[in-house]
Amino acid sequence: MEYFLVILTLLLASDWSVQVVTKPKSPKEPLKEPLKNKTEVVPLDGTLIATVTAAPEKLAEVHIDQHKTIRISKGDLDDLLDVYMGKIAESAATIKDKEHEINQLQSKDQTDDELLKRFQNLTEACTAQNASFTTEITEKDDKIKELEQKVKVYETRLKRKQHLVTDLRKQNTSNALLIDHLKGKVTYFQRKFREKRDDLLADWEAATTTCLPYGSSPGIHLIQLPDFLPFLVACEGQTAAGPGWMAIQRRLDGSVNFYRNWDAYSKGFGKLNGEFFMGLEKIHRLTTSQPHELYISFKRFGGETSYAHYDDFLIGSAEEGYELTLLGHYQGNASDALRTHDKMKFSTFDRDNDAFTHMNCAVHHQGAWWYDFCSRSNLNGKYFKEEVDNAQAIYWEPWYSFRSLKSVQMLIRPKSQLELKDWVSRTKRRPRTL
Ligand SMILES: *[C@@H]1O[C@H](CO)[C@@H](O)[C@H](O)[C@H]1NC(C)=O
Ligand SMILES: *[C@@H]1O[C@H](CO)[C@@H](O)[C@H](O)[C@H]1NC(C)=O
Ligand SMILES: *[C@@H]1O[C@H](CO)[C@@H](O)[C@H](O)[C@H]1NC(C)=O
Ligand SMILES: *[C@@H]1O[C@H](CO)[C@@H](O)[C@H](O)[C@H]1NC(C)=O
Ligand SMILES: *[C@H]1O[C@H](CO)[C@@H](O)[C@H](O)[C@H]1NC(C)=O
Repeated sequence: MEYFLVILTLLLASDWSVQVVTKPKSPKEPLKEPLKNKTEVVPLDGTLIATVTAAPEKLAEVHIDQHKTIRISKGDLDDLLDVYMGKIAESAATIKDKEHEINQLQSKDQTDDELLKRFQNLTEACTAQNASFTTEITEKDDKIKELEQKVKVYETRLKRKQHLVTDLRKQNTSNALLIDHLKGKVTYFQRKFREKRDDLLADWEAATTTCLPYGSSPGIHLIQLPDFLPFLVACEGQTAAGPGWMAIQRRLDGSVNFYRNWDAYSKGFGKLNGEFFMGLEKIHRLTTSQPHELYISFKRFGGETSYAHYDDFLIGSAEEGYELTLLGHYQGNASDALRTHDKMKFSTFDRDNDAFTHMNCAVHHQGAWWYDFCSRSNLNGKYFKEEVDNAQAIYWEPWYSFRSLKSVQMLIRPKSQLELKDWVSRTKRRPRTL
């Protein structure tokens, strides 16, 4: 359609002259050549040579070239124009429709744009909110983690405390048991102490100078001598030699050190219920207060026992060097190993009274004794836990040898047995045990 429109426009606008040849319409005068092809009428190139003869009733003659001429009548042309005009109108309407459509589409586009923008805005808003929420969530997460950490710390602490409480409860229980035990002990000792105090008060009242009143019951008792502070002694009731003996020296187990100086031997040391030396001053006082006898018992590591008995025993004063002033007759099955020490002064490592001028016997024998050249007995020597032949040992030998003894005890007792009997019947006192 457009094709024809263009042709028409060209036809109208061009200033070529259309020669209209009026010719009567007779069948005898047909068109030289029939209008074969309308396109042939108006070729677009300029080679078209058209001459329109101005003859209104004539046909318009369009000469294509020398041989071809198209003849169109005016009426035909008008008809053609009408047709084309109608088509143009149609086209215009169509165009308008299309324009309308386009407008509609364009407005729709605009709406879409707005929607898109709004959507984008919304998305942005959402994203922003999401971001802020995300941040908040992250913060909360952090806080939760922090709190969880704290909870863990507190749980650990709690566990520790619980552990501690359990421990303390256990300790409390054991402490309570211990306290009960100690309370029991305190009660026991209080009772013992009261008994002992009563005993000592009784001893005080009795004012004894010997162990004779306690007969065959051993124990620790208070002794009072004139012009001398009262002191405790160990009374030995059950010995092979009978009752009423007082221990002045005892060796048992080596628990007490006997290598001591003059002062210690003068005052005495050790424990009355264990190993001890009574003290030379007390022995002096006791043996000078009345005649005493001496009984020494020995025990070897093999279990063999023996004894030595002297019916007189007297120790001199400190001024006399605690000399073994009097040693009575020997009787026994050990040996008379104290005989060579008769009339000798006592010696300690710091008081050399022995017969040797070039040697300190107390040092040589690691003891303290009435050493001469130096000794056949050394009952304050060093304690050995088995039988050895050692000059430092506790020994009691007939000749110079040094077999160590397992245990030794030196006992004294007022000489007269008659006196003992008299004393017991006079006081009628029941002896007590420790
Ligand atoms: C986007 O949203 C903001 C705030 O909600 C508003 O101020 C702005 O006008 C909006 N923009 C559009 C294109 O809708
Ligand atoms: C929100 O934020 C998180 C983390 O920044 C991201 O993974 C997620 O895709 C976001 N969601 C939206 C809808 O933007
Ligand atoms: C500790 O033990 C005592 C005596 O058994 C009891 O009375 C006390 O309640 C205990 N204390 C604790 C904290 O268990
Ligand atoms: C010494 O005599 C006592 C008492 O009679 C006795 O028990 C002991 O076995 C005797 N020891 C020796 C070595 O004869
Ligand atoms: C129209 O003319 C052209 C060129 O002259 C020719 O090729 C064509 O066949 C013709 N068409 C008709 C229908 O006669």
